[in-house]
Amino acid sequence: MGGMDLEAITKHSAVHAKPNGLILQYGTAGFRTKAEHLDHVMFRMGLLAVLRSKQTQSTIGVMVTASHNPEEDNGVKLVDPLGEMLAPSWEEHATCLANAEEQDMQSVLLDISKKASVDLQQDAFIVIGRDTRPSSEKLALSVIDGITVLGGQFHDYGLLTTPQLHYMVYCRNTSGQYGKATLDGYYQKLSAAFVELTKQASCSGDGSQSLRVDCANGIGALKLGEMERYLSQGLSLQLFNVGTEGRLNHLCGADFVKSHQKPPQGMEMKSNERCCSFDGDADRIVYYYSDADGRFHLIDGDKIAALISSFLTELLLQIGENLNIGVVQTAYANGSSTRFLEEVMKVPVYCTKTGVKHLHHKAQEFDVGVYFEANGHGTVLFSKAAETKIKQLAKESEDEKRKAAKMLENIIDLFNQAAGDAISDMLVIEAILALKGLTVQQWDALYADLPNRQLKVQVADRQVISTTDAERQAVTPPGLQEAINNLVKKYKLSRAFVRPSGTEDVVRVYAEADSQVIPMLPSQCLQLAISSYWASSSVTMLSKPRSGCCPWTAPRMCRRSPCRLQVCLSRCCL
Ligand code: 16G
Ligand code: MG
Repeated sequence: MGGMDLEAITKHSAVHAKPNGLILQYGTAGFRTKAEHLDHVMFRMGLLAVLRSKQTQSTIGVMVTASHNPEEDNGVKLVDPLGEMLAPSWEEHATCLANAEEQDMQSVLLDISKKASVDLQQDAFIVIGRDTRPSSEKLALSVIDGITVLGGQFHDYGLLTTPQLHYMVYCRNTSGQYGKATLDGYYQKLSAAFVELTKQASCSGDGSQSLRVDCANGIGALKLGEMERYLSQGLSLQLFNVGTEGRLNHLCGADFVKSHQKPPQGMEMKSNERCCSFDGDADRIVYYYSDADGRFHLIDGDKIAALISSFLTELLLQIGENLNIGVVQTAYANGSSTRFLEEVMKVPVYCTKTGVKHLHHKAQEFDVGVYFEANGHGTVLFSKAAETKIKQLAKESEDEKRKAAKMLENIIDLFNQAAGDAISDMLVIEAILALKGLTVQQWDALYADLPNRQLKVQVADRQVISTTDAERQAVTPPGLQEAINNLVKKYKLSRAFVRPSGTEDVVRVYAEADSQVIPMLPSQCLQLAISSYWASSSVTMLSKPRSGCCPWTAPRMCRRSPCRLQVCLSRCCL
């Protein structure tokens, strides 16, 4: 078949053989598992990227990373032409290709090409980036092997943060209009916008203090180090967990800080000083500080969205154009943040399913679409019409309007519009705090978070739980949602939901309430879910647990000591 040397593909594929019986799924953020199981997936994603590039006649990105997962894991995701996540229909192709047995590789490739109407005669160009995991370099070479055997051209950027790779793809497919597709181009664009934006900042607030950054022992340390030169005196950073000693994401990083609600190890915190944490591939950021009494205060993605939305709303009001703004959250957004945005800021708020691609998609509906997950993934998207209008006002309008429009113009450049980006978000936040003369405590005081808790439980089949209403309501097992509703209605401002994870074999439970019940509420919901899980006919083929064994799982999954389950209500695991 023209454009596909099937013999060569078969030969190379044998070198990247799939382990027997291994089935993986292209999940919320690509493939993720132990690095030693991923060689065949990398080779095959190289092949798939070539097909996607031919089909879209655009540059496609391949990022080798497992984000906040432990160092021994790795993963891969494809980046679509405008820097977005891979289209859902291609996620299915990715899963099919990754799981094909060796002898079926040719037919699966041909099948994808046919289904997706790929013109195999087209050229293909792929850009590759990778994080700092020890396994990433070799796995990136397997991607390259897949690309070249299908006749694709490529550029290997080597070490990049995930959002930097998204940026490169976006630049290349818009003929450089979005920026120069080099690291220098990225640093120049962001630093110029930051310096310009902060020119009018006063010295109030705590802008003169340096910002402490926990880099999760990951790529963020390297890239922030490179960027510091461009920022000159504009921002003083102190980097911690830079990868010289600790392990990636181990007891540090945004995921650790958010889920444990405590400071990372390896960071010296002084009271009332601004600190932030990146995750392992620098697409997430959370802020925090400890007060004079040593109490830890987390400022998560919700409060980041609140700060940014307040600032943008004010500027939009000043330019006086009818540009609409919307904030997109997930079910995990703290109820207080939603109330603050809707009732105090008077901004419309929307809820989508978990996963950046869902929020990103929704945010594209607005002139100014602010999206953040509570865990710190997020950015702001500006429509083409809004950008054009703002640029025009920045040139033509009278003084006050022009000033606001110029700020917005710089903000557009400072946000990474291809993907949430810890570096870019950090610069935006630092600029806003400086311009508004706000201390980290004043920012924190925008609203008080409702106490909340999360639990996760390993299960044999997480799909037994299905949801609707942006994952806020359980549809199956029957009766579960009703039981949860009956429970939470007893408490003020309380809310709880149960959903299957999109990335792990676990069911997650979230609960919040304005009272002391919060430590018990999630486990009570969990108990309800457990009862309905076992009552559900779809799991009768699993053996019921022995008495005293983990209630969610088949007995073989239970380990008495230490327990494999993170949370378990049964006696054996407590
Ligand atoms: C992935 C997602 C993130 C989501 C998290 C938890 C991206 C880039 N990342 O890290 O958005 O919050 O998974 O998902 O989309 P889960 O609760 O379904 O496991
Ligand atoms: Mg990440």
